[in-house]
Amino acid sequence: MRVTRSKITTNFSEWYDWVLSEAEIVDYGRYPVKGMGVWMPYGFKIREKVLNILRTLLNNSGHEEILFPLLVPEDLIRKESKHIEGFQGEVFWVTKGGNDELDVKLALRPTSEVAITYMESLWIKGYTQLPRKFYQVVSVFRYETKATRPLLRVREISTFKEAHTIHETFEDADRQVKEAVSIYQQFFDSIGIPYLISIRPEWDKFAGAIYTVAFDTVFPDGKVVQIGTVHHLGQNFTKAFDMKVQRANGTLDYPHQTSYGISDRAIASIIAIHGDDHGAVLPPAVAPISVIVVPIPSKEDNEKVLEYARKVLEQLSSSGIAARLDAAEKMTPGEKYYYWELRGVPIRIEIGRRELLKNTIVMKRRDTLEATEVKLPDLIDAVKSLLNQIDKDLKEASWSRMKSMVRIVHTMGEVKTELESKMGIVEVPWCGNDACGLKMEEESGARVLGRPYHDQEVTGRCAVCGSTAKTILRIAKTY
Ligand code: P5A
Ligand code: ZN
Repeated sequence: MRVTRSKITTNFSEWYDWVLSEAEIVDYGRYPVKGMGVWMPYGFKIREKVLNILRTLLNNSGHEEILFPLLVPEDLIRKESKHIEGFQGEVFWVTKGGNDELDVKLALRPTSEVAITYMESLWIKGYTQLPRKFYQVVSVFRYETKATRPLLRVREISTFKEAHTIHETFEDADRQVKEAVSIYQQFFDSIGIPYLISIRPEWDKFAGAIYTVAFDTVFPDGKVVQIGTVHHLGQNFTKAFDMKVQRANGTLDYPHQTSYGISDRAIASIIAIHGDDHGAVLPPAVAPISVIVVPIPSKEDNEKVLEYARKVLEQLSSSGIAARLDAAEKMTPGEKYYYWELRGVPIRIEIGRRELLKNTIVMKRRDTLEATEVKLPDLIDAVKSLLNQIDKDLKEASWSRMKSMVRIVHTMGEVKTELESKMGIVEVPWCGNDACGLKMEEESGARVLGRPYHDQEVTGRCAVCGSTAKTILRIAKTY
């Protein structure tokens, strides 16, 4: 049984701010620039763990890490017309250096397509140098005009994991999109975040893309969050930079590109989706501390209890388990439970005089708060298998919660009532015409997420025009 989630579901916004600040993950709102905040030490460690998972996936699939400058000159950022049209209103500009007006304004990168394509056009001359797959982990800046929310909608995305690839043919880039989707699936699976993968409609693709594939998840308040995107950029940017390379058949042509990215929202999702009324619940894969050992003071045998707790810690640590002993004297065990539960530590071990005398420990899992008594010789096996179990159970629970929020409906009336009553995502039969899709968006007062990336069987008729449905369209209220 999970700990109750009533605070999250009824007042998600308040709960979310409370966990982020009380568990010392990030400090937003108090930093005097809107939409920007501080990663606190505990949050920074979570961030690092999450980053390492993605880095490993990217490194193991032939991606090379690079680091570009933060500033992009105005003429570069204006090169691709659709791109700048999309980002126009979101760019922060540097216009002065000291007391001097700059000749060329410099943009704080809102993303890096143009900067990277520009350099690629100097580096790459022929197909023998293709493909190249780059990525960087950087801050990007977007002057968001909607209400900002910590990690979710920020003006400095301070953990932007952006990949940029370049290929000889359209088909190669298409295959890269598939690889990227699979990498992101593995990434979200490893942190237990459920997702739906959709091809965004024409009117909502990335500025400068041929098509966009997006990962969406449902938050506890029923609203949908886009947690990652993969774009096929075709030749749009290479044409803008007049970047031709030699093909295998001897002709010159513009290479094809893709780009894909995941932001601070990955961590927002971990907190929001696994959390409960006691605070964060971290999947073992990203928990900075796997096990917190809390000694329970005893009048008769306090020193012995502490010694026993230290021995338990020593055994855990030497088996490679990230464990910590909370021996602070100024806090009661109850206060310590509150503190570590809030921070989402997967397992708590309680040790008192009773355990000392029986040569056992009490092991409590954070997600359900269930307790098990374990004999000391079984400690390591028990902890390892419980960590695995928690990992599995968190993932299963979050997927089943999300699935219960996705329903198929058949009419626009149902779209509206379903979204109003229960939020989440509705799927509705669609003929595939943009005009009908736009009408659905308009009539529902919600956002079209697009059609399924993986084919999904469809029956029935388009909810707008009544002709035979070719696919379904997903609609949701979004962040
Ligand atoms: C892909 C990487 C890009 O920028 N260029 C490089 C491409 N795509 S994107 O869709 O615009 O952004 C990638 C993901 O970043 C998240 N995101 C944000 N997160 C927090 N605050 C923001 N203001 C913000 N804007 C975008 C989304 O998850 C998006 O999918
Ligand atoms: Zn239609």
